[in-house]
Amino acid sequence: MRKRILKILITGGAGFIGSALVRLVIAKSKSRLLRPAKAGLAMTKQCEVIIIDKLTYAGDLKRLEEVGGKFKFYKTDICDKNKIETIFDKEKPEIVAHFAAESHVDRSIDDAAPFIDTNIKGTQILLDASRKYKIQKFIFISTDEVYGEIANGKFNEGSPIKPNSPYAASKAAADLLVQSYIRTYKFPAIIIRPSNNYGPWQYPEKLIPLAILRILDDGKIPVYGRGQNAREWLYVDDCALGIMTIMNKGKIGQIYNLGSACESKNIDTVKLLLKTLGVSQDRYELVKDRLGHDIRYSLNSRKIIRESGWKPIVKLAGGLKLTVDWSLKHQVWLKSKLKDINKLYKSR
Ligand code: NAD
Ligand code: TDX
Repeated sequence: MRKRILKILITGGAGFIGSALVRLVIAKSKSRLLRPAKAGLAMTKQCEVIIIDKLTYAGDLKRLEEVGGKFKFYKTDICDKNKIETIFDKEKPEIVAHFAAESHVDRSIDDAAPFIDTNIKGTQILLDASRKYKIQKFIFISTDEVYGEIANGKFNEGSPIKPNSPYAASKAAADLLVQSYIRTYKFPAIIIRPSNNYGPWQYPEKLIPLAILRILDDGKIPVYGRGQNAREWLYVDDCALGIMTIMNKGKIGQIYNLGSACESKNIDTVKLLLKTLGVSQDRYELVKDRLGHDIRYSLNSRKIIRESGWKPIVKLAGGLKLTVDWSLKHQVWLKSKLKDINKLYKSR
């Protein structure tokens, strides 16, 4: 068997979920978990990881220190067509995993502009470069938010798209653009729609790390509205493994939901977190609700489980414990974001 190296280009690899995938791919790169898309190509024993990341406020190379020196890094904006084409021309990746995005709903409510640029235009530029350089697989990381909210029941992959926030609308536009390339050009893409992620290295603008940071900073956790909104919480390492499994076994042209079935109302999530932190149950405050706040997300993830064998392992209580333990060891990193977070809250 011919030994060859599989080249994987990961956009947003210095972000929260992208970096979890980078660490996983590098850890597994000597195993046979990943293989090229086309039948007939030799099985690979090694992967080369190439990262493109603009290093916005959300990107941080500290997330990749434990795998330092094991990937190539380009500090590049995915909206820069010329630079993106130069990288594709030089690196000739076989797989593209596209995570790069503006990812925070509240910021999209304050200003939609960067969401339109990065999430829509940036995705189009990557799709065109991927077509031009004939990549084998394009994995698009979409989101459960493209479906909008659901009061009862679960979304499956055929449910209509009805996004509500500017963030969700920009991701839905990109998701539909990928679908249009699949149909129009027979473009070899797979779309993955994960539910809410949490875990180590998440930027503390999102509910769980923000709550931990507030407690570490002797404050209270801001709970929007009456805390009745529900989310499906997926531990980030389970998500990264799901994405890697789809990269290997997913069918070209398909959409896969990626959820945990660990649903919890925000007020219950916050109370469980306070218990895990070992602090008083009253360390939260009800604050003004988010505009257009989606009441509930819930995914039917049977398709990925049936087709790939992947299953989430970490339940919410265990995942919060892992996240709290990690946060206590990485307080310096979390607190280094405090100034930015306080600015974000003051601007409202
Ligand atoms: P994140 O905000 O932590 O990371 C995004 C990364 O993209 C950062 O490293 C940032 O520097 C980079 N980036 C932003 N704009 C860029 C640009 N123009 N060019 C190049 N790089 C750019 O996001 P995340 O939470 O890791 O989410 C990753 C992906 O998963 C996103 O596409 C998001 O929509 C999707 N998603 C996230 C969640 C979640 O709960 N976090 C759930 C479902 C789907
Ligand atoms: O301070 C807060 N208080 C609060 O009550 C924050 C930041 C959030 N919330 C609520 C809003 C949501 O109901 O907690 C819930 C989770 O909020 P976020 O962590 O901001 O996530 P969400 O808005 O659900 O979106 C996330 O999931 C889907 C990610 O940010 C997206 O990138 C992903 O696509």
